[in-house]
Amino acid sequence: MITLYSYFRSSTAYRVRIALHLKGLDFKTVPVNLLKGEQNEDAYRTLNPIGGVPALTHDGFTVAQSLAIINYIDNIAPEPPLSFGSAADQAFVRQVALTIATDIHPLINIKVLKYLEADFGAGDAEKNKWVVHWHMKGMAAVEALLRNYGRSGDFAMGDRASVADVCIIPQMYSLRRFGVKLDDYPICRRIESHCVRLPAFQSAAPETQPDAPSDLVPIHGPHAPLLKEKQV
Ligand SMILES: N[C@@H](CCC(=O)N[C@@H](CS)C(=O)NCC(=O)O)C(=O)O
Repeated sequence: MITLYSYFRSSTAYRVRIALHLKGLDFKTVPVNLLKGEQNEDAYRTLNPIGGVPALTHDGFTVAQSLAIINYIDNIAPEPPLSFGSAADQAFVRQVALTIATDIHPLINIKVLKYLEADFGAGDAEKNKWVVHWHMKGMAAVEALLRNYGRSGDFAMGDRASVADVCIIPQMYSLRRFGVKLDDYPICRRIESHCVRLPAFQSAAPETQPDAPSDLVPIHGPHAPLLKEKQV
């Protein structure tokens, strides 16, 4: 039995949801409301001392950190593998995943934005500028990595989903959410437009989660009424 502690809008939980659906694994979702601070409550911290989502339990074992969870999922359900090909190919997809997971996401996390507000007086405009800045820097690097390696097709690595796509798609969702201009990331956009049409990615999308508001508008994917691409 697999249980995923998740929040519909969390990009890190979105990664794990994609991985679980790509593997066709059955799992139960337990929502953790990040806006209400449930990630910091004692009961949740006992389960996951890091705080935040995702965390996953399986047969009495609990693991947090999305990339560790995805690696665990890849081990308990090896097909289809989320890392494949030559040593270089495998290093490449991990490099892309880590650029997103360690160079972008930590800078735009809720606790960082709250700290900027509480201790440095940042208002909404400043926080949005901060988020857009780190998104643009990080995604420029991701796009350059994809371009330089030259093996991207419908996915970051050829024609199969890998851990790189599992990280790129939720981050593209985040870019759209914060109104980041997407023109500079054509390869990421091509990968996104392919992946968001696949059932595994759709089942993992924020708007299809049990804790999502019923009127949540999809902002990428075939059901998005319009693609949010504000200029910043
Ligand atoms: N490095 C962790 C980050 C987990 C994380 O912090 N997730 C965010 C949601 S995307 C969160 O729960 N934030 C809560 C907070 O900042 O208080 C991972 O990849 O799982």
